[in-house]
Amino acid sequence: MTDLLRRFFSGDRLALARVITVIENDPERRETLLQALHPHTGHASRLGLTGPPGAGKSTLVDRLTSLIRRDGQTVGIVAVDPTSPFTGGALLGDRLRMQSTWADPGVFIRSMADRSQSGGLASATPDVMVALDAFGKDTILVETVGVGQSTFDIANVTETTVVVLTPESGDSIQAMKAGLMEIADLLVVNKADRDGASRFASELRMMLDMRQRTSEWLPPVLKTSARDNTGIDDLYASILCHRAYLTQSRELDARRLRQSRAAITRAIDARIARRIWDQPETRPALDRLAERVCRREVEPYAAADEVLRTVGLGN
Ligand SMILES: Nc1nc2c(ncn2[C@@H]2O[C@H](COP(=O)(O)OP(=O)(O)OP(=O)(O)O)[C@@H](O)[C@H]2O)c(=O)[nH]1
Ligand SMILES: [Mg+2]
Repeated sequence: MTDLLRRFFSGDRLALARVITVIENDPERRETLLQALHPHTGHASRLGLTGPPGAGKSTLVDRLTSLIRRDGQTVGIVAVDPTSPFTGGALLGDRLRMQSTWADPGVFIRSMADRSQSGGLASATPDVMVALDAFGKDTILVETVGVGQSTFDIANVTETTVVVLTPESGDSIQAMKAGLMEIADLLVVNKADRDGASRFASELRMMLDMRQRTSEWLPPVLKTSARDNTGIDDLYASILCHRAYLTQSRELDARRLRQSRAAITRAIDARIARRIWDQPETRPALDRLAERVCRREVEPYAAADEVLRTVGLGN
């Protein structure tokens, strides 16, 4: 075992931070590390919070973390910030909003910018969660902004997904209603200190009732004020209740199997992408074809086929 891994498994937080950095930035060493970590995973409970920008996800994560810590559990947090990819603003912002837990040695927080082209989770997030799990964190909290397509990813890496909305979400919910309702195990109307929270919560309940149920679990709609620290106990109780439901109904096994499948799919996609982009011929072919697409001589899909043919993958 390398010295880094030895320190990692002895519980050294600096080694954990280093391992995560390698996972995020070093494709060559990433896989060796993940191979070593994988047998040590599968113990953590994984909880996701998703919702529109500014809904109060980070503040809620902070409040929930305090409760989880009170239960004697250790916590790992991954916050994906889509807004400030280059400035480090993510780190400073979340440090402010998660101030009550930042200094706690039982809590490890990683903020990361969303550098991925699509999808709400930065592409390294699932692998960063592997590191937190292998390190021995009891609970892993993932925060991600959910809009449109991106919301679908989070349910593939967590057991329980909490969708966080606010009384003002009323309009925007129309646009992303279907997707968010699909993945929500729990719905939260945060900022319930503002007007309209109860009405919005009732509307959400009605929408849930009208939806065709695919499982025994009816997602509860809860009201919280992360700012005033109200409703958080109920939220935590509901999260534990959902976890118990998953275990009893055997849905936990089904979800984990689905997630393992998703993990392989991600790995295949990454492999194929790398195989294509690592070839020296790829980028010159891309440049050449871009001009022809621009001149309307070639259509982009046909151009893609041609690029793939140059690296032996075309049909
Ligand atoms: N009035 C009120 N304000 C809140 C509440 N919860 C959070 N806020 C405020 O809302 C703003 C956004 O809170 P965050 O916790 O950063 O929200 P977020 O969803 O993590 O935001 P992004 O990560 O940027 O999408 C902050 O100014 C919080 O202080 C609440 O319950 N009531
Ligand atoms: Mg946040």
